[in-house]
Amino acid sequence: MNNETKPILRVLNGEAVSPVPIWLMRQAGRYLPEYRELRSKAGGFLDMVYNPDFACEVTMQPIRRYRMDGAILFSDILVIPDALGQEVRFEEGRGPILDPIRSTEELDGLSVEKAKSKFETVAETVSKVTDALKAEGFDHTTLLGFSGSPWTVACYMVEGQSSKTYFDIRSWAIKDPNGFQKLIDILVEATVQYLDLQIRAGAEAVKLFDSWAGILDETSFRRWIINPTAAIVKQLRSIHPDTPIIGFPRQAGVFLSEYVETTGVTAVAIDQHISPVWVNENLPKDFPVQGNIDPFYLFAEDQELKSEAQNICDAFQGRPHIFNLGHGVNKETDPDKVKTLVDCVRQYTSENMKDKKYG
Ligand code: 1CP
Repeated sequence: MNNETKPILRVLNGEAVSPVPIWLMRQAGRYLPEYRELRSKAGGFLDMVYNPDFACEVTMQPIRRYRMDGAILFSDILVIPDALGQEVRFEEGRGPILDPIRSTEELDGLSVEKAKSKFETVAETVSKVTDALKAEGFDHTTLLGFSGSPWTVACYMVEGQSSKTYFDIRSWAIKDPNGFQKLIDILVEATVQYLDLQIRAGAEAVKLFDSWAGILDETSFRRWIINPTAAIVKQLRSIHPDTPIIGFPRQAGVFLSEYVETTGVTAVAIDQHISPVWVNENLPKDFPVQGNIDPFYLFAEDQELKSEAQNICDAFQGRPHIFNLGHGVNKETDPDKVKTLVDCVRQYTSENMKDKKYG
């Protein structure tokens, strides 16, 4: 299968494809026993991320189990602050812990130049996955690279951990927007460098995770979500004009329309907090959309899970659509439920939908 026939790349090229291709956010992770086994051998989480053999193996695990249409590079959005020189630790049960940065003076310790060697280690994982997909005959699977978007990565850098209030970042960004802009500028530059290396190593499309886009008002959304995303897209396009870029401005709500119109992304991933019917009615008709079943339906009875998945497929019938969750797989999820979902989407959309090419 050449690139033009990989289902996800066809969708990203503006085609409505049947069966609808599927992959899941956090498809590699703790819900899989094979992940837990490898994780216990790897030492720390970042040790696994920076070990290309382990990271490649973990990327492949859900592909082997479910024949997913997309393989997402196993890494983390916090590779950027770590590579820039901010200390990042992952603590059992607490998630990521960083030494917080709360002023422009503290930005002097960050270096995009220094980040390169860790970015290259991650890029080595990408080339290993490219080889593994070929060697194991997964010709239909698209390799997706990714990065956190500047605002979302900055949330962790400034708060120092997962936050409920985002007090420190929001107050800094409002009080001293020009100073805060310097952090965002560093992150734009680092993101372009990081994604460029992933694409050179074989990533066929890339995704920008803006998981905390939804906490911003309209003016701030423009400045901290739309502008940096547009800058990244513009710079990446000048180097890799044909590589699709998927944006995920989580919980953007009605700001989604402006995000789609102005950032230049190829496709948008949507969370479960927005109605697929609204999205279908409000985005340009040939614009590719990825999403958006609530990951908690993976705890539902099969019938309910299937009916919800079918509703989402129905809402996007005729539109270029990649099926996915609205957010990541929970670690308590039964791996068999994931299979039920994948089989259902494939069966339902191959029986009920026809390929429809848009001009
Ligand atoms: O201990 C473990 O095994 C760690 C759990 C875990 C995993 C499996 C973390 C810690 N990161 C990852 C991998 C990961 N993270 C991937 C690749 C695997 C895949 O998707 O299959 C990706 C794409 C991410 C992206 C990521 N990391 C995001 C954006 C997507 C999202 O979930 O919103 C974010 C916000 C993170 C930060 C992060 N990494 C890990 C944790 C516990 C957190 C904090 C999450 C939070 O604040 O709620």
